Amino acid sequence: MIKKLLVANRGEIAVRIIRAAKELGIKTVAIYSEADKNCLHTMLADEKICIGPGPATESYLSIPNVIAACEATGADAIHPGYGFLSENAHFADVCEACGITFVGPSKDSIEKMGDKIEAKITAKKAGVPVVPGIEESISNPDDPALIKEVKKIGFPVIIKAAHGGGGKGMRIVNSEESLKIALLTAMEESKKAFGSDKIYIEKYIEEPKHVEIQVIADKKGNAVYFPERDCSVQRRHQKLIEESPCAIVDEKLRKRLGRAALKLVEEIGYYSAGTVEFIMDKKGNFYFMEMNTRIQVEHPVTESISLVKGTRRLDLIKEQILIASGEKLKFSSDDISICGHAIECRINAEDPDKDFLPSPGKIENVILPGGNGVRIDTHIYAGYTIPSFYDSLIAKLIVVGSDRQEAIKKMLRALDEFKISGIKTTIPFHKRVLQVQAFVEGDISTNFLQKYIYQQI
Ligand code: MV4
Repeated sequence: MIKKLLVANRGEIAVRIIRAAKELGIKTVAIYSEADKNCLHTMLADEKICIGPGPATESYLSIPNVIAACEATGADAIHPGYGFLSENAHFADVCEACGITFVGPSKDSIEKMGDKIEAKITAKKAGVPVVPGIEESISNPDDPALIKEVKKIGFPVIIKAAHGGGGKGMRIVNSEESLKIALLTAMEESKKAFGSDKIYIEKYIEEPKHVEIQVIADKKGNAVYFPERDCSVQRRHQKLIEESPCAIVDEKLRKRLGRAALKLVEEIGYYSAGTVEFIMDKKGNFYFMEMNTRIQVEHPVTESISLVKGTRRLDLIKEQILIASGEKLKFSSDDISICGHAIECRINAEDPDKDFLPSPGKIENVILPGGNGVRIDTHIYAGYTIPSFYDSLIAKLIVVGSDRQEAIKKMLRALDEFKISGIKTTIPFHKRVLQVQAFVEGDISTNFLQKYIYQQI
């Protein structure tokens, strides 16, 4: 069993991980940058150690600094959280080479799923539905055979960067005439952003839903899937609201999604927590998009609605730590049932009236909502100053109700109670979205904000 866990992250997720470790009787080490001296995670951990200046490249992203902190404190494991080094295969490799347990998947799994073309080929091989397309890296945009193949797929098509992920560097192409330029610019952009011009093409699915399946798997070959999350409400590929279950998925479709996710898990011998992303069209056809080989921001919505063997609650971070320690999973997918409906709003320090411009600064005062079915994962407190170096997520507000309508009402009530002074936040924006009729009716796709919010401005 892990004895001392170094949390290689900051903000709400560092706090979340420290809490889980404490409950498991594991000692904790917080790392922090010079800009994070007053961060909550440094106060909650048993020990803390500064690992460098504010810019993440010189602190949270510096592998030598993180490993040195581990050795200086005698931690025997590292939890990377999300972002930063969480999906860095080399880092996972270095940890294991230094005899430090990496609380995450194997280096090979991270590598394989990090290349979106390889991930897609692997999914297809495992029998997971994929979008029709060309699963080869494109080198010559002028190749007549390529143009012929694209015409066979039929426009519109979407160009994606093999090393992009999260929607970065994507391009929708509506006609043959615009194909060549789109390919060339996509390659150029991808090279600049990800250091690789590897791109691929697939049929563009119009107004899809983004649904994803949380999985956990142990190191002995046992895997479990959980009910789907709907993360369709996004802005520039940043999720704003997530919920579970998805309003339009029935028990039969849920099983098919879950089994598809587990096929991929089994194909690559994946272990730890992970998420298999799908897009779904209006008819309920679903297609593999990518796999995230980390714990995600939205994991609490799954925890809030999942019951294990009818009585046990789920803690995905604890499961992740136990799996990393070599323990066997104690339940199967058939042991999971859904209790209620959960929604999460990501509260960012951003000004929704100024195109979501980051709004760092001092939180003068804060009043957190509470009550039955309300959970807040946050690191903020009155007097805390949000630095400008990092992500603008300052709180996750998660509610669980008996059904979706109750959850929406509860979320509106909680958002109303939530008071933050000194900075701008996305709270007013969330209130607005939750009152749009299409949202209330569950009619949400990835085009939701474009369709219902921006047109009103
Ligand atoms: C797509 C798609 C439609 N058709 N693929 C975005 C993030 C990444 N995980 C995959 N994404 C998409 N892939 C096909 N074949 C739509 C999205 C998509 C999206 C596309 C353009 C603008 C905003 C979007 C938001 C979510 C998903």
